[in-house]
Amino acid sequence: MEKKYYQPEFETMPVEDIKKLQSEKLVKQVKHVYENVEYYRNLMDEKGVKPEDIQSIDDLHKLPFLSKADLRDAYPYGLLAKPLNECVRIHSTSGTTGRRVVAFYTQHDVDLWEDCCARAIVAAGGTKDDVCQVAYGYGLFTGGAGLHGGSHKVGCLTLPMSSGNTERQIQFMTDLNATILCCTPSYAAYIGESLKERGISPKDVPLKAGIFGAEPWTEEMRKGIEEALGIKAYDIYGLTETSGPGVAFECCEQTGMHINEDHFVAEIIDPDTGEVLPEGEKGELVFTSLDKEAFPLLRYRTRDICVLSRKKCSCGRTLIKMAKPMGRTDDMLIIRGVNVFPSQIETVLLNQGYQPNYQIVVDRVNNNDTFDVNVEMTPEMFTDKMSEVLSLERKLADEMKIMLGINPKVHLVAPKSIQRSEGKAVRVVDKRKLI
Ligand code: DLL
Repeated sequence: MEKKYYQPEFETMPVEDIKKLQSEKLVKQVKHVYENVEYYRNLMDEKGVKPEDIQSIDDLHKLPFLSKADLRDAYPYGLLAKPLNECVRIHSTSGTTGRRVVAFYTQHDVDLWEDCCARAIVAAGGTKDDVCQVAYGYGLFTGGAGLHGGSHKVGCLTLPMSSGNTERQIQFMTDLNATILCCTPSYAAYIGESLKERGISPKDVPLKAGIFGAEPWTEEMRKGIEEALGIKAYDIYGLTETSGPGVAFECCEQTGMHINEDHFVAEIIDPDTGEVLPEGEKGELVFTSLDKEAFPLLRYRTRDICVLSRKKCSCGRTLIKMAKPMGRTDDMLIIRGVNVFPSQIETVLLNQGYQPNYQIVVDRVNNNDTFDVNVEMTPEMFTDKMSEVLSLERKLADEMKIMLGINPKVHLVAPKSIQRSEGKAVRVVDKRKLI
């Protein structure tokens, strides 16, 4: 019989027991961090908090936050809580500005992380009979290594493809009967497009499921990928700072991602005041890692905007769920004083029958923001008749105005003219920052 859970003892643990377990682990973790991480000890001392003040997760709010700026400050070893010779791996963020964040792992850390990824694969229907094609990037990025480790733990035949070389991806997928695809949603969409171009129908592709994450994607994009590949598409979330993918994963209900609460405590805070918000309210997601030995972050501000829900899930898991992140506090563009999230633009495009191939360009000319959206026409709608193009552009701009409250200049461009991504897509070019 197909296994429903990878670690049922934790995935279906009664909520009260999860909280008890979290409290026990938190007390130990705070002590471990206070004793071994001078940087965080100083933050606690500044706030006047001692390890003894933390007796349960109800005391979590007393602890200071950690932010990306702290991680950069402490680069590279300042937050390390274990001797370096007990660490076996590093991974690093893909940040293009400033110092990268480097996270360290003991063998135990790697083990628990891979378990989290294995939970995601089993929740997507994976078993030892599956062939799992890992097309996330391998290397410093956590996507490849995380899902690779999880796939091994489940016992799938693992295809360590890394990202890119789409021709070869398709060849291995079809020749070796891959049943599960793991990559970014934008790369999954691109693989779907490439299959179509080669005249390969989704019916002739052996895939049954995909585990896609590492970047925001909308429900509409999910539908598109599911149709293009003939699969069920599952979301997976994580960040380098908390180990990588697998902090949260989607189940068959596809209504948010279960957070692996036996390893992470999630809070939602008001990003401006730092106040903890009640369940169901939208705010910034904050994680505390309960088990990580080498790089244990307490109250780490992710900058992801999100909502948590403890609504009962039909899959039987009791782990709290996070909604798809609705953007990042630092991804939100403020254009002419209005908040704009790239995901809103994507929603309009997919509703209007476009593919999520677009780029937002923002600039400032004579003290006024300019707001341009380049959108690829699909091959079916492609026309070089000026009047038709203008009318399509106007229609899209009107829909975006309704969604956002401000008017973009929409430019339809030829199919395939916006660069495809094999990893995380670049959706925004904000030239204002360069001034
Ligand atoms: O993206 C880890 C990962 C790899 C997750 C593979 C899922 C699959 P970073 O490069 O450190 O780590 O980026 C972390 O990516 O704070 C979110 O803003 C975003 N992100 C990750 N997963 C999702 C998702 C990996 N499912 C940052 N939906 C996070 C939306 C996501 N955003």
